[in-house]
Amino acid sequence: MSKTKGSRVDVGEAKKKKCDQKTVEDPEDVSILLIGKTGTGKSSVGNIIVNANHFEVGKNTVGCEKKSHPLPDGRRLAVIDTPGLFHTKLTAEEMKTQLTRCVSLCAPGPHVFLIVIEPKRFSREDKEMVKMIKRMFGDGAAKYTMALFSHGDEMERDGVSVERAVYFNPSFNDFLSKCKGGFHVFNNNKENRNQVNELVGKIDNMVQRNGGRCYTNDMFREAQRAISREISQAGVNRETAERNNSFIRAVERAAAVAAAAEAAAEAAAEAAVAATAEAIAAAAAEAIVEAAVGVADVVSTVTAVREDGCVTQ
Ligand SMILES: Nc1nc2c(ncn2[C@@H]2O[C@H](COP(=O)(O)OP(=O)(O)OP(=O)(O)O)[C@@H](O)[C@H]2O)c(=O)[nH]1
Ligand SMILES: [Mg+2]
Repeated sequence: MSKTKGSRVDVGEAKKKKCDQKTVEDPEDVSILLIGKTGTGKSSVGNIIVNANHFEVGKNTVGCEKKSHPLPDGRRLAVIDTPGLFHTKLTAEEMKTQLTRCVSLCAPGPHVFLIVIEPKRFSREDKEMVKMIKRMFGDGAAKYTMALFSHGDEMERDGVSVERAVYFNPSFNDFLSKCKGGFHVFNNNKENRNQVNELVGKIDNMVQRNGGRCYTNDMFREAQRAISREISQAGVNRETAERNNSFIRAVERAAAVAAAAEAAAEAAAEAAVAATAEAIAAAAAEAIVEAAVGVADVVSTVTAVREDGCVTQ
């Protein structure tokens, strides 16, 4: 249906219609990927956003998890919680697996990479977070980053504002200048829904500035294709398809092949070392035999000389 020139579009009505027409294949209208250093409050922030105690708090999160929540304007908001970066108990291999799952849960891409920071514990690692996001998800991801300061209650109690912290800490300032979506402060008070609505407003503005779409790249698009295939071929719903699809399986297979190759290379290196050691041992044994023969010769010569009675020492 073509639009008549000059016709008015009721945005609220259009959104509602779009939501009513949603199918299990549709990704969420707004998706938030929580990311940050271990223990900064990601899971707590996730719970505030979805208004439920869904994500486990105070325990090191080890897997990626998603929870959706309706917004007052009828759209759906999805929050993806992730394991903390740095100081985590996960191995590099486990981290890779979780990253793949995270991409699948966000497909076709997140609307924001929400970097959760605990202001009092701001460190060099937090400062590097935008760089890490670019390395993991591609350079374009930087335009979709926003800082979320947890522990707003403590900041309020101590009379510290983000502006003041920025003024006194140049590296804090430097970090914030890299978060193209700006920042938001959360007070750890679940009753205050305004702070969530304000956050969504800031995300909407950032997405509009970026062309009105979520962040995506080949990796997220491939995950989205795999999810759609899973839904149409296996007949499962989107939630199930996001957790098990050909994209995840392919990355896991590749990781297993890489791990096997690494183990084989290690075994080959060990064998080479063992062979070298064996060769050295054989050469040493030969030298010892030669030396022993030499010593025996000397001993017999000395004995012969003694018997002749010509020994002076
Ligand atoms: N006072 C206060 N405490 C908070 C706030 N947010 C989180 N906490 C506390 O900080 C601790 C860590 O919170 P989590 O939400 O588990 O942190 P996380 O980033 O998910 O931790 P990992 O999963 O290990 O990376 C918990 O004891 C929380 O209760 C906040 O806004 N204010
Ligand atoms: Mg957590």
